[in-house]
Amino acid sequence: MNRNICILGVPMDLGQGRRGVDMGPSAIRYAQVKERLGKLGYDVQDLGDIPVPSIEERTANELNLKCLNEVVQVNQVLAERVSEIVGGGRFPLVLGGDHSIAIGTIAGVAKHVQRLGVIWYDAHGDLNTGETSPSGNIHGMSLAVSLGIGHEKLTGIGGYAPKIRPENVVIIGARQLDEGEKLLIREIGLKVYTMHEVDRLGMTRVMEEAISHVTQGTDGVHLSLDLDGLDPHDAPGVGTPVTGGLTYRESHLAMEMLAEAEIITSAEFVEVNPILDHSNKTAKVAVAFMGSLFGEKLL
Ligand code: 6HN
Ligand code: MN
Ligand code: MN
Ligand code: MN
Repeated sequence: MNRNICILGVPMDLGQGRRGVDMGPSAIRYAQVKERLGKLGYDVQDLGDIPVPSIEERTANELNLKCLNEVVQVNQVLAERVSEIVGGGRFPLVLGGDHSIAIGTIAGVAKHVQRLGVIWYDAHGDLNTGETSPSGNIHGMSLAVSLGIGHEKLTGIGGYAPKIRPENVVIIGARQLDEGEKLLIREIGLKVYTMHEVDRLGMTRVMEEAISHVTQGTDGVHLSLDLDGLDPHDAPGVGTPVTGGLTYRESHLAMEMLAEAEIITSAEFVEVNPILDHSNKTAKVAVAFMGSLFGEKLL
């Protein structure tokens, strides 16, 4: 694992419909992310937050893509900042913010990695386009955009497309997929471990298979962890909770297996919404997972 970590906050709430997720980065910092990783011996630099326009400043909404211009602008800056971090030889740890920020993070990372593998840990597929989305919220489109599917203002962020290929991606924890997303998954042959597979195979086997899948022919692996992948019981502070999710223990095990495999080269933790949370529980869970991901041991 890279011993040098750069934390970057993206207090963005424009890619979804509920207020509060813009406070995610502060909540995660308050849960002592820097101290936690510092204790493990990492050199941790907190680069602060990227500026995000407030929802009151947004321009007119067009094409079922809410706040398109603002989401593009923020992700463009994010892509540049993440690219600088990776170019400087450091590990980017991005704190969200809504999941639309994966567009910028992945754009910045993939500039430096020939073939990037992606683990998308989420209750959702985030595989909609303006045409298939039931909400018009761009956080439900970020994986599709990274695959080069969607509005060209979004797919063109970072100046190139696509950023990643379907054969290098795995989704874990899916349990709420829209019709258009299901069609796309079949069409492009995306590997998805829904909750059905997690129940059937168990998390150990799911992670073994997922790790082998995303490392085949890739030169780096990005972890995009949406806290709503967890069951709302363990992570209540999220904007789009879905019951029947991954447990704290399963997720903790998943992080430990990723640490053991030493495959993750960049990561983001998104959708933490302190307004909907209880006593910062979800941010604390996120920080506990970061600890495990970076090699924290019980003994
Ligand atoms: N997320 N599939 C729904 C939509 O509006 O497109 C929900 C998306 C949730 C996205 O949690 O990152
Ligand atoms: Mn998501
Ligand atoms: Mn989600
Ligand atoms: Mn454990």
